[in-house]
Amino acid sequence: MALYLGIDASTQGIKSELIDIERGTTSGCAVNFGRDLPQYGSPDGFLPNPDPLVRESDPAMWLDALDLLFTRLKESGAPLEKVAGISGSGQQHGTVYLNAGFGRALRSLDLGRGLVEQLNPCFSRKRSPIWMDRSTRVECDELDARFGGRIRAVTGSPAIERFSGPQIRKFSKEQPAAYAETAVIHLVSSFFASVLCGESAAIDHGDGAGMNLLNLNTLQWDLEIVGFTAPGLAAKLPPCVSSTSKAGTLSPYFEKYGFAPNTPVAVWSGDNPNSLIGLGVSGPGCAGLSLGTSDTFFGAMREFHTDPDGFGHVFGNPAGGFMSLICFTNGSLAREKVRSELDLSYEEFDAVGEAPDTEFLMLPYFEAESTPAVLKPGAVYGFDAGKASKQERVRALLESQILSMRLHSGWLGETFTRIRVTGGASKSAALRRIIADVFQARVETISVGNSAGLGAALRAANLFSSRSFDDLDAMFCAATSVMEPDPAAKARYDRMLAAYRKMEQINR
Ligand code: XUL
Repeated sequence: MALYLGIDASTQGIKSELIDIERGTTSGCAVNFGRDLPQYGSPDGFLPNPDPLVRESDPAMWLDALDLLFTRLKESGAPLEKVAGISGSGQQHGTVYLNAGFGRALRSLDLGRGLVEQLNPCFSRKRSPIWMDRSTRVECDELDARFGGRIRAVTGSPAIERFSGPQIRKFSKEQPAAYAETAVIHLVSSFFASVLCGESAAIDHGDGAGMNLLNLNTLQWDLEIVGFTAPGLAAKLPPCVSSTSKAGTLSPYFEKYGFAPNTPVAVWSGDNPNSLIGLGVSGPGCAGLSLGTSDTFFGAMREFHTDPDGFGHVFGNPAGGFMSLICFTNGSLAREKVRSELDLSYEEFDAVGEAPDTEFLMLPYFEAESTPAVLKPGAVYGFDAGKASKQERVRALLESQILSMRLHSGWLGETFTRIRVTGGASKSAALRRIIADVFQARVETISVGNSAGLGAALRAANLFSSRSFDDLDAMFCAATSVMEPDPAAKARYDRMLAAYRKMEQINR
């Protein structure tokens, strides 16, 4: 039995995926912050805040969730003593601020007590900003004023509100004493890796690229940008290393759950780089599409280049080279809004395929949108919504969302022949049909729903066994459903794409 464990620390909970690379089996376990840890008052994984632009989480909740996940795994009878390697995935961009006592506290963890009790005194900032935070427009403007296009050219993204660099800058300005007390700043991913290893762990290139601090040409922190971002920041950042690096070995603290001494741990990465691996799309020509609260479209890049419009991002590809990521905030968020507005069940919503071939379009900005950047929420209808049937309205929404993805992935210069979909909305056959026809690509699903956790487990297996990603893909990422594009739909969608582009330009 050769087992590898992937842990996915996401916005709403922590999940694990345990894979057996001899039998090709997987098994999952989960902790949900809202349901399982209600004492943290974060039903959706973040703390309520009167400022809608501020989104923070309590890092102590993440520690409690990790202890609870391992307790559940042990109670389920999972043979954790046979785990030959661990890695993980963190929601991207979130930061954790730790004082000088962190290293010592990690090295002297007492098995008889929980993680929160022992590590809580180490947080120099009690609340961690997460990827949903948009409160750093001022800091982004300051970075833009200082560096102009250089930020995008070297870090792969323009200064973005949710990215870690602008967040760190804001903290250093607003709470200089707490910032000065901070000895090390981790990403969610490297924070968890540190706790597992009992020593401060490195950040990987996949997640490090989501900070606006990493120079993707040199794969080193860009000291000029780092120096401007916050005083003394270079000394507070962990090293940044390849995603195929070992982070360390499991801290003796976790042996109480049944793990073998010295179980190796690979560096963790961000959820999107992990999903690229978990969906089996780490090679070029095949994209991943995660249809969640927001929709993310990602794929391997043949070479490093950036989006001239500044909406897309470039991260490290854990399998080597780079990957693109384009985030559309109004994903299931918009689908749910329209579904409830029209009072439709999921089945009725999915019956959209039967709607007539009208070419209705809309800009689905129910919330402020990241791609394209739209700060003021407000959906725009290119047809008379009052006169359209419910099915026509649903079809207009879904087709517009996917046309926007095709439009804003154009900078990649890639013809995607296959798109692997994941996330709740990937269950909708109607939506998969539209994706296949708009992109004229084969749309596939795989059996494991938690692609980030699976990707982390596959990364651990790749590093600590001799298996290549190709071998592992064949075993764990085979397509379970395939939808071929209808060539007859091409002309209609080419025409609609031109109309969508025009509508977006007019409404900018
Ligand atoms: C990507 C992004 C989100 C988070 C949370 O840039 O902000 O996808 O990684 O999942």
